[in-house]
Amino acid sequence: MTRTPTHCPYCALQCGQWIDRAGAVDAREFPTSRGGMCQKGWTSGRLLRHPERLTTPLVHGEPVSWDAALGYVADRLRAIRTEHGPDAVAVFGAGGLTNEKAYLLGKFARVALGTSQIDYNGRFCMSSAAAAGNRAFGIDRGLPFPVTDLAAADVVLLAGANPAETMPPLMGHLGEAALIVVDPRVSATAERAIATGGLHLQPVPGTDLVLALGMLHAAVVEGYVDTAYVAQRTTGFEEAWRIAAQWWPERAERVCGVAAADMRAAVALLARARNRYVLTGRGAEQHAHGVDTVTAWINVALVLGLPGRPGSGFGTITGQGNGQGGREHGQKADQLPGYRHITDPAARTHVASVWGVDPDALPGPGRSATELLNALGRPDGPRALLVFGSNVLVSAPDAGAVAERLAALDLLVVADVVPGETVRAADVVLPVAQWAEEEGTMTNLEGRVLRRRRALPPPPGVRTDLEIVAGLAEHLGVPGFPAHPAAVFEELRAASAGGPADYSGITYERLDAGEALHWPCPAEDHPGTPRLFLDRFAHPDGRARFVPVDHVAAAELPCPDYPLRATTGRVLTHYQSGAQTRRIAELVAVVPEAFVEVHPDTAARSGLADGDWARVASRRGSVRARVRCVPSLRTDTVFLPFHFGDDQAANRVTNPALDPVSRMPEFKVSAVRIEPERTAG
Ligand SMILES: Nc1nc2c(c(=O)[nH]1)N[C@H]1C(S)=C(S)[C@@H](COP(=O)(O)OP(=O)(O)OC[C@H]3O[C@@H](n4cnc5c(=O)[nH]c(N)nc54)[C@H](O)[C@@H]3O)O[C@H]1N2
Ligand SMILES: Nc1nc2c(c(=O)[nH]1)N[C@H]1C(S)=C(S)[C@@H](COP(=O)(O)OP(=O)(O)OC[C@H]3O[C@@H](n4cnc5c(=O)[nH]c(N)nc54)[C@H](O)[C@@H]3O)O[C@H]1N2
Ligand code: SF4
Ligand SMILES: [Mo]
Repeated sequence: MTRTPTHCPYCALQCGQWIDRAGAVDAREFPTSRGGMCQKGWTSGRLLRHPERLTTPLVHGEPVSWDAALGYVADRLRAIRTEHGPDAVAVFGAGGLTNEKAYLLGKFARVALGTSQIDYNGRFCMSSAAAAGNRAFGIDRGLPFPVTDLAAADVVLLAGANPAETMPPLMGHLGEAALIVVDPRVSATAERAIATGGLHLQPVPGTDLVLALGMLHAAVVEGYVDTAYVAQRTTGFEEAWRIAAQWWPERAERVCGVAAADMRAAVALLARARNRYVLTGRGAEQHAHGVDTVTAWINVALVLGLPGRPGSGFGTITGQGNGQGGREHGQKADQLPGYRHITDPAARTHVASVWGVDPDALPGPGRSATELLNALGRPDGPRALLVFGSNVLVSAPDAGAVAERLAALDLLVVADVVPGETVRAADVVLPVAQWAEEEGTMTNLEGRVLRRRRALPPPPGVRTDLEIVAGLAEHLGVPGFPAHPAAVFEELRAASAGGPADYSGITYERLDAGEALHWPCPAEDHPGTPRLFLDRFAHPDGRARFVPVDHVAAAELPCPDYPLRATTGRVLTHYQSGAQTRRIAELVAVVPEAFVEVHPDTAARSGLADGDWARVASRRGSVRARVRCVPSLRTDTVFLPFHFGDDQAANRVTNPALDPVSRMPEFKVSAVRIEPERTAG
């Protein structure tokens, strides 16, 4: 049977896939995945003809025609806008959407709806790393080098990343490298570090910044500073050092709980190796001071001279399938395509000319994701919300409050493939095509643009996201919204031209011919940019910035009523809100329900034993989860996966405290207590 080459729908590694016309999935040779996939990729095809697949538009639960559904939505949006103004309509996008969709959604919001109120779930994911990267390097590309470069690494420090579960094929690239894993838990990745003679540093959740300051101190005091690099390629070392000088390892140890000797050992391991990398994940980033925390890790990398040096580097492991491209083309509240800033007059003029509108007609910046959700249905907030590709009732912080806000809307429209929690709360449900049924492009974790290809048609009655957006624009009477991905990509190329994320030299033809094109790629004869920073950083003076950062405690600290720190994260077999993977029997069989990792002593003190149902409660709400006693966990910390819904949703307890720069919520620290669950499981 003919097979189509495409990529896994889930994470940013975008493993190579073959899909045949019956929807059967096979692994395909591709540099990032080297012929491998994880269990999620192997089982992804099960969702294509799943019995719960959405196939008909629904208005208040009633099946209707597309014309009726889109007509109804357009009429309601028009009425809401007339009564309350354009900002009464909001759009919520996602880093799983193709570049074409992210671009068209941003244009749809600004041009067809005239609203400033658009943001996306990448605010929960990459925003702190992005802001720190922009600040230090002048540009935000998660990995400024191809994943395959990691194969030559001697030492890799992973701060709050657990790729053994979140990107299993990536582990293959780490080959012989000694790993330094920073994680409050002995994660699967930490186990590998321990087994292969590396180091596991086990900080109190939310204290990475101090750990990094202690390591910077050790690097300076023990003479590991790459002075020539710092002098020639950076600015700001003195200011950063003024703060780090106060965080000698023994003092840092008192805050972060990592032994000073381990900090020194980690620095020595990194400093003495030839090829070395510092990489961050969500564990270091999803904090109310995540931007400064990533900055602190960048400062460690800069002092050792890693960024922009062949064979070494600093990077952030992007999460969602199009987490990189999704943050470049304008579905972000403050952004226009090509990673342009919406307040920049030159950017507005350029993009408005591509869109054929007056620059003054473009709205300004809107609210960030958490602030947008919190404003819904309030007197000055949006009254209608269109959601594409996010299950906010499970994945946004303080999920109980989000449910109240969604209920306060006049209109909730959700485009999705399956009836997840947010779909079930919607007034209008629009069934969309899945990855194997559509064309487009995705930008993977290394900034490489990939083709997503259609292997089989969607079920009858199902439309693509692009067709829905274009259809809504048509019903609103606004011209200029193509539904065909190739046509949308042509517009995106023009809109991104000259911006930091310049795609203007990338074409479907070049991608289909197999060219490996990493942005920026400003001309059709430009080879793309697999490695950034080799000669210069993206700031006007070509230098990287040390930014001075200091310790700030987590927004919520343990207290007598809530004596433990809860952190959250992922397991191998579930993806994000679980809307997709909780519908695949083989994956559910591995992890069927929410669990909470607890140290056995902590469990015993709370009257709990392994396998019991527990209730984990914070000031905001509580979650039901099965106890897993884990002797290697810190006694002051519990861990919950966030993949489950309803009363098993970890986000019922999480804190919506936001980073002041990135507006990233603090998913990784909330104060909780744990007690036996009284109601039956
Ligand atoms: N299986 C699976 N894979 C995925 C996803 C998925 O849902 N499931 N999602 C994809 C997406 S969108 C993303 S963003 C990535 C995320 O990939 P990762 O960043 O690897 O995932 P997390 O599990 O959120 O966090 C990583 C680790 O951070 C640790 N951690 C918690 N608090 C702290 C802290 O304060 N400091 C430090 N240093 N570590 C801490 C957790 O214990 C956890 O082991 O995964 C991608 N891949
Ligand atoms: N407590 C806690 N919460 C977290 C995190 C954490 O570590 N801890 N991590 C955060 C992070 S990093 C992320 S990325 C978010 C992710 O969380 P969400 O934003 O909820 O992401 P998904 O579960 O991937 O939601 C995708 C939804 O879109 C649907 N979908 C899939 N493909 C398409 C498509 O092409 N078009 C449309 N219209 N729909 C589609 C899926 O069926 C699903 O319902 O969660 C965040 N929430
Ligand atoms: S989920 Fe990520 S690691 Fe797993 S197969 Fe898909 S792209 Fe690869
Ligand atoms: Mo993410």
